[in-house]
Amino acid sequence: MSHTPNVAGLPKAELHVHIEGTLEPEMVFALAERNGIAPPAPTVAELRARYRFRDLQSFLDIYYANMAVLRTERDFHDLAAAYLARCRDQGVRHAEIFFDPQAHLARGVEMGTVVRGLAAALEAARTDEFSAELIMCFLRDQSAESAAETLRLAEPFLDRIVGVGLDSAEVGHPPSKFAEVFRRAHALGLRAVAHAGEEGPPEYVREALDVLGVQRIDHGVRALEDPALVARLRTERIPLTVCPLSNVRLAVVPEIAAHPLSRMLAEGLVVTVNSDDPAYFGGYVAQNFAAVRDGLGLSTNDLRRLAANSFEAAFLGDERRAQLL
Ligand code: ES4
Ligand code: ZN
Repeated sequence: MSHTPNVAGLPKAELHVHIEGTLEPEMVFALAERNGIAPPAPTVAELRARYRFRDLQSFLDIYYANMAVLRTERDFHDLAAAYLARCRDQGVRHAEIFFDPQAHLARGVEMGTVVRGLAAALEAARTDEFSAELIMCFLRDQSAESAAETLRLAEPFLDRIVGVGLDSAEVGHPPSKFAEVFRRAHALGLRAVAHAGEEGPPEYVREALDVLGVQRIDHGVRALEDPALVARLRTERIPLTVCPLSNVRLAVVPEIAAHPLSRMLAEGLVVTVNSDDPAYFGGYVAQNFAAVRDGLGLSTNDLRRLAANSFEAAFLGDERRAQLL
């Protein structure tokens, strides 16, 4: 007996999910076969057994290697369609989905192949009760020039991209490295977000806000180390898209029971709960809600607050937001 609400039934928006991070091992093998490519491991079980990560980089190495099976517009469509099909069971009414074009361009897969495939799946999934958008991420461990070139390549497709983001290996790659490309993105009318304060210091969160002009921070858990920054995030109602299972699997926090989400809620921050790379980290967004409900003992009110925050933080017009709620 419990008062644990049905977290899967709680209507929510998912704002931090990498579409390449929804590539399940079974789909890696199916796409390898379809494309005549050698799979990255002898069996699905052996591939999954490698998903024990020390830190962000040890995860990224496998994440980028597995993407090699994504080659055609149909592959990108099928990847997104599989994630969107799961949104129904997860209570997700709106999803803002990251993709990493540089990881595909490097393998000779064109921007149009990626965007057309993903966008077709999103368009087909749109109803009065569900919508989804694409956020194009720059890889921060590649050069600023490469990011600028990526944005140029995306210009013909900006009707299908709501914003830009910044992801991949954080430490040593501060947001300020990408000031120019984010300026250009703003000029093109795009929204902006950035991963910051996952492994990197609170200073990177400040830079993302002040130099890149982002409207949300992805992760941001290390912002708690800086009380003045916490006060600013609260006052300005800057959303933080937190990913609890990801943080545990990448050793950003030692265990769910030690996750700072409770403190973030208590501080009055606009925090949301998200899945990040669900095929790698042990669960989609409802499993992340269940993990913090059980591991942190969150109240029904806390869970409702997290869901309400997700709609507040979403890049939705007021009319559409009211329709989805
Ligand atoms: C990511 Cl967990 C995480 N952090 C930074 N970049 C990423 N790309 C995909 N998952
Ligand atoms: Zn992420």
